[in-house]
Amino acid sequence: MKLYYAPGACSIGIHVLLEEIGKPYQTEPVNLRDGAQFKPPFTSVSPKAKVPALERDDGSVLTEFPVIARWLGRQANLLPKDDEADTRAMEAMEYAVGTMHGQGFARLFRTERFAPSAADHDAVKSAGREVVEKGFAVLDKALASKNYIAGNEFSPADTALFYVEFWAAKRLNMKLPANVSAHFDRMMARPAVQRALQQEGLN
Ligand SMILES: N[C@@H](CCC(=O)N[C@@H](CS)C(=O)NCC(=O)O)C(=O)O
Repeated sequence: MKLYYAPGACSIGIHVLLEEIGKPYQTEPVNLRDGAQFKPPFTSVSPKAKVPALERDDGSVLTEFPVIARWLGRQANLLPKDDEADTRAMEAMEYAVGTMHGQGFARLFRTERFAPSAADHDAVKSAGREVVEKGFAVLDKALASKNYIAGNEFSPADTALFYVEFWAAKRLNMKLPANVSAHFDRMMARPAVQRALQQEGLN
């Protein structure tokens, strides 16, 4: 198995999950700053030009964070056994990736893609920040009285929450609401998270 990733990108969540699972895998960095995602050889791995992409042992490639996380979780028997817990964890993961990342952080980190004119950039950024803040308020409720998003045990969806928390805390210096902040601390204390951060040169 090979993970295509960029240091500190959302792919860090899948990197964490691979470390949690503990089976051998390879990593291949994609230099997003240089635009390597838009050129061969990466475009033949994923024409979507995005990381994470996971090449499986049969050579087939999976894309889309929630799908990769779920597939890995199923392989490693890490999905929540309780159907409601699993469903709610998936709901939170989809929200973190699709809404908070796709509509919020993307406006903050890739502002020019949303508005070609620099005059509009502040408005785009503030709309992005609003999505992110609302997102953390939603996650804060979802995490009430829980150690992890599915309950007491870690599950793959926690890695999606982790990367949006990491971006907010470490890249934007945002103050996270209490339950989200406790979840982030809990994730940061996991050896798998520390290993992934170290391997990406982030600690
Ligand atoms: N919907 C995708 C989003 C992936 C994504 O946006 N990846 C970013 C890194 S965090 C990327 O590769 N960006 C490169 C670009 O947009 O040029 C997923 O769920 O995996």
